[in-house]
Amino acid sequence: MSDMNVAVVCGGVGAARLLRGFVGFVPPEQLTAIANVGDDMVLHGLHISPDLDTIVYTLADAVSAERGWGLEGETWQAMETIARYSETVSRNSDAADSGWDLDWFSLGDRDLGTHLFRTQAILGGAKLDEVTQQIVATWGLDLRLLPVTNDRLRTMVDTADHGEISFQEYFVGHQHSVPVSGVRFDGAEQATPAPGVVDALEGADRIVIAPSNPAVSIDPVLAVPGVRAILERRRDDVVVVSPIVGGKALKGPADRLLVELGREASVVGVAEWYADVVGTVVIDNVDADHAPAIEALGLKAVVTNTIMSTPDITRSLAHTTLTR
Ligand code: FO1
Repeated sequence: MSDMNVAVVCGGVGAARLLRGFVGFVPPEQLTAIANVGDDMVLHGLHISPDLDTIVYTLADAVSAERGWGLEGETWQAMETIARYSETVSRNSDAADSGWDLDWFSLGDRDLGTHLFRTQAILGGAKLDEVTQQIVATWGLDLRLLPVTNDRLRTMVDTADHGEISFQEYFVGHQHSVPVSGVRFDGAEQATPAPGVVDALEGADRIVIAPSNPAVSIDPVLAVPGVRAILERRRDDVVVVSPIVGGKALKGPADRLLVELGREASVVGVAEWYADVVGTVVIDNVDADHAPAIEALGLKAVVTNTIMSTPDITRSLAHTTLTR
């Protein structure tokens, strides 16, 4: 068991997998996961928090192994009903353009229960961090999982073809295949960190940035006033695990986004992206040749196996981020 206090800055799938490596090795009261809410959206009137849910479902061993999000053993009857209505609407040309296309984002029947619970609690006056705590407890997890903010923060993506669109319209609606010219975090300037976020970051012996997408998963967390400043000041204690391995993102569009936003799709591009806020970059063995270029930026490079294909590798990677 480590006796360190650890704060993990999280996006979705990559972060959830790394957190698995910390559980059982960092005591729960010394581990805080601080999660992105820029992917959140309201759909069908429901408050959906994909990254929070991906973390909970993964740590509860309930996540869909095939998709990496949503629940295993899911059924889709509600979506099938919505799809039937959408078909009717699409036959009616007058209604086709008026926001009736409702089956582009798939919500499984079991997953819907989480969104219903969260939405009703928020409508009743609960804050997102309070609801999250109840969801974590319901899944039997001993984990301190905090949304970075309880306030409304939305990642918006600038595209040449479709103008500015929400993150989920980009990621799911367009399958992240359209070129991106910029990213903006709507609401970030007015947001305040959720209770516990600042204390967790200030009190951590090590702050770990998970192997999540720098531009659309980690930057929204850093955009909440005060958060980036803590990491800048504590840079020597901040470690990032590169989400880029051998020039490619393990999942999603991180490699393309780095290039579209002016960096290279490599561990060096990742190091440059985070140069103000991290002291150490953990890179995969296949990228060992890039270590000198990272060190030339004034950062430490640690080379290890970062592909979390087994529990042992995952635990070892989590351990490396603390011992570097
Ligand atoms: N990703 C998809 O590619 N298609 C979907 O229809 C989809 C639905 C969905 C529903 C709930 C949820 O928690 C996640 C969902 N995701 C879906 C994944 C989600 O868009 C991504 O995990 C992230 O937001 C990126 O980190």
